[in-house]
Amino acid sequence: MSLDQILVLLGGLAAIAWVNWYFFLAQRATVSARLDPSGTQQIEIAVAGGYSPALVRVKAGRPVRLVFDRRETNPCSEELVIPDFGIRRFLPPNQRTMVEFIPELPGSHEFTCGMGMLRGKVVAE
Ligand SMILES: [Cu+2]
Repeated sequence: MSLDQILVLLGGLAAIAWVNWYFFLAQRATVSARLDPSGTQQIEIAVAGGYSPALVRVKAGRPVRLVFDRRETNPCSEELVIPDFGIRRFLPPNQRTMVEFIPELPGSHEFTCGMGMLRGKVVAE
């Protein structure tokens, strides 16, 4: 193997490591929703190149309100999909959009952009 080939190989490995870190480890900070007086669990999620927080803990059997604060115009994030609750919603740029559902049972529910590139998860327990 020539030096060039080794450098290309190392560069490729570094890129793979970064992609894995970016998609699986970064933005994985878990945040628990807080209860408002009506008993709804509300949490705000910033949308800018990803979801932050991307992992939200809620209590099963109580209404959940996710407030998506989209801070970009990148078309990748313009659509929000939560398949488990049949939700598909347009998120206008630089606005907040509320989405509500009730996770009746403990379990984990993914939310993604329309293309499935940006990912987050609501864990009901
Ligand atoms: Cu996308």
